[in-house]
Formats: sequence, C-alpha cells, structure tokens
Amino acid sequence: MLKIYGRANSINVRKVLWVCDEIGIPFEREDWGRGYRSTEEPAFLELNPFAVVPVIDDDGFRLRESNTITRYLATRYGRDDLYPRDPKVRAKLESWMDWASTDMSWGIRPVFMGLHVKAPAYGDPKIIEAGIVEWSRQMHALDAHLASSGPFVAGPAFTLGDIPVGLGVNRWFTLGFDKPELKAVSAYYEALSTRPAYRKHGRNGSP
Ligand SMILES: N[C@@H](CCC(=O)N[C@@H](CS)C(=O)NCC(=O)O)C(=O)O
Repeated sequence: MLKIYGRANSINVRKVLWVCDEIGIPFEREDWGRGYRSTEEPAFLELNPFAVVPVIDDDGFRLRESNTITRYLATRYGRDDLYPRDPKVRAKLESWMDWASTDMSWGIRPVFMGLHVKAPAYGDPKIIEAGIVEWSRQMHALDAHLASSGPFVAGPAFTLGDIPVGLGVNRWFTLGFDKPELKAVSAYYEALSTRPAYRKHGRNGSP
C-alpha cells in the first residue's frame, strides 16, 4: 500500500492527501514534521535528506516534492482528466503549480508563519504586512485570470493545477487579516468546496 510520510496539516502533505482521495488510492500515513517526530531524525533523513515532508513510498519507489508526487500519482493511475496529455493544457496547469510554489508562496509564508505558527523569526508586524502586500498582489492576478479564463486555473475543468492553488486559496480565506474582496477567487473557493476531497484536506478549518 502507498505510504505517505508527513503531518496532515502541512500544505504540501495536503496536496498528496487530496490527490489520493480524488483518485481513490488507499494509503497509510505516518506523522512527521513540526509538532511530531522531527524530520531531522536520522530515520527521516534517510527518506529525504532535505528534511521536509511529504515523502511517499510506492512499493519501494520513494519520491519527494509534493507537486511531483501529485503528477506521479495521476500518471501512474492513468488520470488524464487531472493531468491532461495535451502539451498546452499540461503546460498551463503546470505553470500554476509553479506559481503556487513560488510567487504565491513568497507572500503566504511570512503571513502564515507570523499569524498562525507564531514563529519568532516572523514576529515583526512589518514582515507580516509586507507578506500581505505581496500575497494580495498575487491574488489580484489570480482573480483576474479566473474571471477571464476560469472557472479553474487551466480553464473549464479541474486539474492538478487547482490542488496547490486551492490550498493557497484556503489559506487566504482562513487566516485572519484585512483582505480585498476578490469575486472570482471567492467563486473558485466555492467551486472547489463542492469536491469532498477538498472539504477533507483543503477547506477543513485549518489554514
Ligand atoms: N518543496 C517541498 C517543500 C516541502 C516543505 O517545505 N514541507 C514543510 C511542511 S509544509 C516541512 O517539511 N517543514 C518542516 C516540518 O514540518 O518539520 C515540497 O513541495 O514537497
């Protein structure tokens, strides 16, 4: 059976849990990471020398990097709907996966670490405010994209691209700070919320 290493409240582990439920892949999960066993323990470093979750073990095939894991599982289970073979559709959805892990996450990180984790390194309100400004800028761009080319990030259908973006959007609505009204992003949040796997692993009350 597929084994997932990583705590279920990690945004990156949640991508893997969500895709497993979309596909219907049974799995076992072991808690590792902040609040659980440290990823610096030798047993974990042997799984992933970069000391971050998630890692999967699929019948002896070990893989790290959350976005890559979702692409691997969709391919392994032949889910062309989630990861279409058309090169242009595929590139489009992958560009949103990359955006969520870079441009969007650079704004999210200081806000999440400061307001939710309350990490001392992010305790300065100026750091949090700068994160909100950057994150809001990115969210305005997402809003404009969804308004013109949605309802999903790659167009008419839900794909893997919506998994990292949808988790960032959940974080946006769940963390408490003053935010601009973004109509298309709100509609996207509601559209994703019709999916049981998003309700379970995304919009589940946790940022
Ligand atoms: N690029 C990696 C990043 C993984 C990552 O940063 N994971 C965080 C949790 S979201 C982590 O392991 N933090 C250390 C911890 O929880 O102890 C991926 O997408 O899988």
